[in-house]
Amino acid sequence: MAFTWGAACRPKQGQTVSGDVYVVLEQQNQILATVIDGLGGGSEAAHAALKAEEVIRQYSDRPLKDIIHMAHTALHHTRGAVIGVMRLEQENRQATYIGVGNIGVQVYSQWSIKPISKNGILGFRLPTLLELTYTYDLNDTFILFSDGISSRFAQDRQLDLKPSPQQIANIIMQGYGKAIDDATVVVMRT
Ligand SMILES: [Mn+2]
Repeated sequence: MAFTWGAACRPKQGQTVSGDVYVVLEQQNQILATVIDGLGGGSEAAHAALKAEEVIRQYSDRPLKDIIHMAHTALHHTRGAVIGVMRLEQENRQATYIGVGNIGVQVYSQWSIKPISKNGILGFRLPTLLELTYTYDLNDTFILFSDGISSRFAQDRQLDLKPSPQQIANIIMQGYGKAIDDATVVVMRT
């Protein structure tokens, strides 16, 4: 197995439906991970996020730019959503990322891998897409998170990267999940 991963996702306090959705698809020699945050909250937000999920599942083998463009089209007439999509490819150890709106990425690597998202909203206002590509190492850890997770976790020097990706996701959710928003974190290890 080329990659291991784990994720945690929970609705904001008092809600039963999350407007956040994550999708992780393992293919032959690659993995595609997405965090989607539907705007607003509750079922309307979830509706927008699930529409984006459908596109990702259907077109997961396409270039990231195509996936984003198709999701943008699919989200017309919804509340809209923000999204981060990352693909890791075992061959060439390549990481590719596109983010639209407030999705965070934190990478633990000896290399400087600092993907960023551009402002925008799927379904409403797509920025000129910025596709960032990096070369990663074995045992690097990639974390995608919605704004329901405080980005302060990235400053946490004590954060232990030895546990499994699922355990790390749980630890981040427990320590940095905000009760006032839907919260999602996806952790992948190469
Ligand atoms: Mn949010």
